Amino acid sequence: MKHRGVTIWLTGLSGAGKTTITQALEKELRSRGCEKLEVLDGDIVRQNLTKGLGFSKEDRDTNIRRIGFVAHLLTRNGVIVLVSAISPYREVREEVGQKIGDFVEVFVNAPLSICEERDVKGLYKKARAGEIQKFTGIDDPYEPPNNPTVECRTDLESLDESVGKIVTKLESLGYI
Ligand code: GGZ
Repeated sequence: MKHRGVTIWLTGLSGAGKTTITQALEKELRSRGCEKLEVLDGDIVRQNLTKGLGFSKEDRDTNIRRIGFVAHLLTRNGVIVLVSAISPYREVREEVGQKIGDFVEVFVNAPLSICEERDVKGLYKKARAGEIQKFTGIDDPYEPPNNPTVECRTDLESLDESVGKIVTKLESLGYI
């Protein structure tokens, strides 16, 4: 299937469902014949490309700018890039989006209370206990997008619905 390069940027709290949606979306797009596809997941990127960075505002912004830089290179070479990162600061998300141009912002939204209840990795518990500092949503900010291209309410809709919304938007924008 012919498609255009685009970065699909999933932002949201830890545990909101970014990775789950990314994996399902990747599968769906591949099944539709999108061949040039790459995933940049914050958690993985932090083990190599941005290794050594912490969670201060400065380090998070550096993390996002580096991810954005790579996403831009790939996007302009016709790749569909799926980025999954908390990316808590609005300004740097917008900066990166403007640079990339072909940029779809997906707000993966679930209330903090639900993310905390899910606590897949036990990080919220640690953050509440003070064992982790600067944890997004607990003692560090999250600035939601003002005008996301797509919003997925993962506490209210199914995974299929969330993926479907994104795919429909990519179709209507002419990327796939
Ligand atoms: C937020 C943290 C923190 C702190 C470790 N705050 O849900 P996860 O576990 O698997 O993914 C989170 C990941 C955050 O990396 P990002 O690159 O997405 O963050 S950012 O965009 O803000 O640069 C979480 C884990 O690392 N983690 N400490 N203090 N998340």
